[in-house]
Amino acid sequence: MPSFATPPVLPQVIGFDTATGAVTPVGRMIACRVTDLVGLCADETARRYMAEAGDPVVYEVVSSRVPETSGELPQSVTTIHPGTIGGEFHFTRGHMHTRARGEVYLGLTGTGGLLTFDGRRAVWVAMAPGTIGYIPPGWAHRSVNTGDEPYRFLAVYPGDAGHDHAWVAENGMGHRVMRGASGEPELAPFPRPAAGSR
Ligand code: PAN
Ligand code: ZN
Repeated sequence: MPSFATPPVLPQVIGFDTATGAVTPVGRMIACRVTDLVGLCADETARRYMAEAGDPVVYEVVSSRVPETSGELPQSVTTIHPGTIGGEFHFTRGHMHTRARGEVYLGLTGTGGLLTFDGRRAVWVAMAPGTIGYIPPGWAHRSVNTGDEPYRFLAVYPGDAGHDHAWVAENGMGHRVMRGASGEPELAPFPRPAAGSR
């Protein structure tokens, strides 16, 4: 028998409601509001204005109860609500895994994508329902909703991956995804001029 750092969980069914994104039984739940994106948006003035005018939820993450320990494969479902902040499509904070660990995403509803960045190169991975997005080790990743509906995806990652959000706050993501004049996503290099940013 392999040895485990913590008692392993039993084989189990994890309920998932495709209509609502609910996971049963549910573990950690996170709601990220405009307030929580301070220092991360292209337009800090627009972000602050939205934070003061209702501070809407930008995205939610629900996880199963599979523990984040070595050897396990925890999962979470992220729902990014549609919208923009200063012309920038709603996005997740983004993070680098603290260990060299990859991750698999499966698109469930809506359209969006994965902005990935290794510190030098930025790669955009377009996502739609049924798309499997792969993030190799050493690539920071941020998800973006580029459509008019909630963009939802399943993420499966090694339990010892670790999540370093400060890396993205310091290094950025190479590019940003802005809403073009026709509503289409446009990748803009980072940093871009941002009134009142930082
Ligand atoms: C995802 C992300 C989730 C939220 O489960 O953690 O989409 O993004 P942030 O953590 O950047 O706020 C994942 O990549 N896990 O490893
Ligand atoms: Zn990750």
